[in-house]
Amino acid sequence: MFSERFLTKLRNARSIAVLTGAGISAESGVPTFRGDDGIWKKFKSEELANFDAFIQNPELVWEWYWHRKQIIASIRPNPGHYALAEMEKLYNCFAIITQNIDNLHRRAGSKTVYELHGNIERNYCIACGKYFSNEEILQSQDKKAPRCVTCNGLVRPDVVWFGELLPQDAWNASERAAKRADIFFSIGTSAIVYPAASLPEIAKNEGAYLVEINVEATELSLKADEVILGKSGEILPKLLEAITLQFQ
Ligand code: BJW
Ligand code: ZN
Repeated sequence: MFSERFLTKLRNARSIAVLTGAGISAESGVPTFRGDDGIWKKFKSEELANFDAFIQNPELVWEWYWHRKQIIASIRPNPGHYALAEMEKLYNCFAIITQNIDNLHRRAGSKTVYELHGNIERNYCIACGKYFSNEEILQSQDKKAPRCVTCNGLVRPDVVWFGELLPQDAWNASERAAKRADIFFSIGTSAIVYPAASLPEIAKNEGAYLVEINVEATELSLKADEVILGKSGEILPKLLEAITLQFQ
């Protein structure tokens, strides 16, 4: 299933970076954004995941996030997340760069996780910046957008919408991880949303071996050194097994 060249790279690698997207959480029951099982049949994510949409119709945007918060609170990491958490223990330098907001990498035990698009478990007031946990805003789950207890400003989820800057620290750390990676994995992402989508290319330009794991080919596939087609929840445990054998 894995080429000899890839296995040798895995044995000799000092630094590994992994970019993940919605596909890695699909087997946990989190819907992806694009494609047939796209998250929200009525709207494209581009139409809801932006500040203007939130200001124009906060109730609609909140309906989408309540729905997703409920899904995410009720599901668990899958074998793909757990395999990555185990891989981290085998390498000195191992970073997960995730576009996901579902916290499943941390829940699976991964330690070095850079969240590029925020985290659905946090929320903040757009007027005064005060942070709220999901529990704190749960009482307002009555079709109305939650309001800040201090200043009555609108509260939003702490995620990155289109047109917004990514968290600077997470971005800088991700760029560094991509540049120093001997192997760079792109897993379960359509790799079309920038600047996250530039990381595989940044890594490759700096000499990384680029590996894509996805159920279907993407725009990145032509640039990848290795394309492994299949479900990440099935492939990553096999990869972990192959790496463990390499180290014996
Ligand atoms: C499996 C599987 C299984 C399924 N196993 N695989 C024109 C050109 C270039 C760039 C731009 C442009 N116009 C605008 C931009 C910039 C824009 C952008 O990139 N747009 C593109 C759509 C063109 N980017 C931004 O705006 C970013 N900010 C920025 O650039 O700041 C600078 C700036 C400032 C001011 C003005 C302008 C620029 C911010 C992007 C924020 C993205 N936010 C979202 C929502 C987050 C919050 C939330 O979750 O609600 O992030 S959108 C959504 O897409 C989410 C995801 O993280 C992101 C990526 O999606 P992902 O993860 O790849 O999911 P899918 O569904 O696309 O793919 C799933 C994949 O899994 C598929 O390939 C399946 O095959 C696969 N799969 N099951 C393995 N079991
Ligand atoms: Zn406030």
